[in-house]
Amino acid sequence: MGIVSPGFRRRRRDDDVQLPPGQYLTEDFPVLSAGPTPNIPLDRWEFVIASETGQEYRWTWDELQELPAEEPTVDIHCVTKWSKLGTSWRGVSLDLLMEDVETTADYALAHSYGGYTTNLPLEDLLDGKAWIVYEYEGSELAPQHGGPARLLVPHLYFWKSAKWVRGLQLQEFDELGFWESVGYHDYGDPWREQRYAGD
Ligand SMILES: Nc1nc2c(c(=O)[nH]1)N[C@H]1C(S)=C(S)[C@@H](COP(=O)(O)O)O[C@H]1N2
Ligand SMILES: [Mo]
Repeated sequence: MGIVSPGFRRRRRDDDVQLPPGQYLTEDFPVLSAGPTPNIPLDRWEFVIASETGQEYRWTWDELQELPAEEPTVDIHCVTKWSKLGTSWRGVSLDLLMEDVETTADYALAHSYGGYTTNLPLEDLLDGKAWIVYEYEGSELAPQHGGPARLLVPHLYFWKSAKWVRGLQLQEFDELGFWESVGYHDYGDPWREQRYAGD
């Protein structure tokens, strides 16, 4: 007893970690985009939260950079079944951006440069669960991964993390986004394997 060969100790990471059902681990970072990568000059970039009453709250690129940043390290889960563990990002929490927003809305529809949309309950964007991120692993966010800035909502399937995010429309009703309107799940909890409508 007590003699354990190094080879025996070296367990594969897949066996050690808890992954959502049906997911496998990947070390690389696949790119999944439904359309071309938009080019957004930073001097014209803005992020807009529009409330259900039509009131708008705007941030330029420089204003976003001046806000206190957080550095979340999170696991991400794509509906095409890859999961990537311990990804680190830098950006501004939605809690901070929503601080002065007056709303009684229950839902948000995220809009991206290029036209992509995805819908979420507003509460899934609050309480430390979502960020507008502009750095990945210590470098500026690459265009193919959503740079200049993307939404990061790691507790839901990664299609909810809108790349090239441009704003949020807050509303009292749930309006389906791009993938949700062609059969993907309205909510998309990877731990409940909510891939498609009806799951
Ligand atoms: N604007 C935009 N955001 C998007 C997408 C897209 O096509 N357009 N694809 C989504 C999907 S399906 C996934 S899995 C992730 C992929 O992000 P990645 O390309 O950085 O891996 O972005 C999500 N956000
Ligand atoms: Mo995806």
